[in-house]
Amino acid sequence: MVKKFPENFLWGGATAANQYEGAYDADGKGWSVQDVTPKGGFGVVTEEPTEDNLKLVGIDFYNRYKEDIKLFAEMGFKVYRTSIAWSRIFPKGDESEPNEAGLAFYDKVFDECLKYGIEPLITISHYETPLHLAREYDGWTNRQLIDFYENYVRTLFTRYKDKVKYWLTFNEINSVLHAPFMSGGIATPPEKLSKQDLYQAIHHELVASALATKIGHEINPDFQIGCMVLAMPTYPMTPNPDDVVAKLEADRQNYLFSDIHVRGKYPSYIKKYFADNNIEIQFAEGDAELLAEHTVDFISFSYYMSTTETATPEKYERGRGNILGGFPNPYLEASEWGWQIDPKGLYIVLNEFYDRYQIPLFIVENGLGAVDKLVEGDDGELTVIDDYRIDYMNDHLVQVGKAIEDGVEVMGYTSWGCIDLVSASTAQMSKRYGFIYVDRNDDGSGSLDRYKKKSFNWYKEVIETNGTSL
Ligand code: BGP
Repeated sequence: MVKKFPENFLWGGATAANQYEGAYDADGKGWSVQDVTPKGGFGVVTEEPTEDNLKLVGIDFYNRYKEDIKLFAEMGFKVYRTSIAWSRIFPKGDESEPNEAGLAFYDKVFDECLKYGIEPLITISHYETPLHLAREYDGWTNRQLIDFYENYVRTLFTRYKDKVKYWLTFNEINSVLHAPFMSGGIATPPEKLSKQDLYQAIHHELVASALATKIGHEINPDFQIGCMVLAMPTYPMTPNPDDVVAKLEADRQNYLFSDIHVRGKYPSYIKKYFADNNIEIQFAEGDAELLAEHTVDFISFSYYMSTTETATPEKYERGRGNILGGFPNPYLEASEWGWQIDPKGLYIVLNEFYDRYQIPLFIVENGLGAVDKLVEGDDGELTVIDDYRIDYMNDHLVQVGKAIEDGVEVMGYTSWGCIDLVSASTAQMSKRYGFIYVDRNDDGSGSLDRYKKKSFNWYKEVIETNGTSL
């Protein structure tokens, strides 16, 4: 039993616009990079949106937000994380004036949350760069993206300054290293993308993130603005010091992003990497000051799995996993998709972040993707008996409690995909995370009706007891 969750702990759930809103071209919305990435994973891009792209309809949150937020409120959510679809606000991304219909939609969503006392936690850019910015500008490789993003965030902060307090600048910012189109709107194919251009794109995103932090604090000093990184603790495959060095190098690739967001400058280890790889980051006037003066209020991260690294990769078979991949760990079991299940990894990563930075942390994604089966429950209602999901989340939350006992400041926990939505890596429905089942299948069929899973009441009790039921 865990007793230690603080009174004001923000329990809730997380989603992203492109994976659940649908209405991909309604009310003036432009196309985003997601509207041309159908089933088949990160690499598949179509010329135009195609019908087999499940994200075009998503789970129709756009029309059902009231019903869904009511269900979140019934579970007792204190916070609700979602993203704003950039191309609803600026359909092409480079306009000077926003699309009022897009802004009005989020007003309604936030008002509905606030009606139940649920705080919105908003990701400003979650894998949904306007397609025009990708095709015309090559996404974040182009410095002009900073200006477009600035216009976008200024619009959001001004419009929602009294409704939204918690903001995240980029979803899983480090994923751009591995999925440049989805994460950074970079249209150049990965095999042709030079390291110079990739790291310059990262620099632009980091500057944009600092700029957002600056503008946000100017518009409302109470804003809490965080970075968001994909966290994946890495273990050495063996105690061989060479494997430990491989682990250290893998860690640094990830820490780079939080190091700059929190410490406000490029760390020494990356300068060595840049020198070795002939990378020369172009700093515009004022970049260094922006990074130094506008560091984040907190670090948020996703955590699904840990991984292992080795100095002798030829000896092992690479495993599957959340974007970053890695090698299988013989001590861990994996989900059907090969993501290694490691609750203690969450304890480790919370402690590692806190030891390194001593600023508050927010777990904004965690959960188990699984195939669910709708069955008739004892009360005659259709449900899913998802004990596997309950076990996964229970074990992870116990570890969060332990980290809190160690003194780690954890602001909250938003489980991923609190309502079933389209999976990012497979672009299909059958990999589900929710407490709420949505009747939609991989072929696009289904009524879109919602059903409470067994985990719905389990999570409700966790929140009601502030974690003591774990
Ligand atoms: C994270 C993304 C989410 C999400 C989640 C689960 O990397 O931020 O958008 O989808 O992973 O991934 P998947 O849907 O591939 O199982």
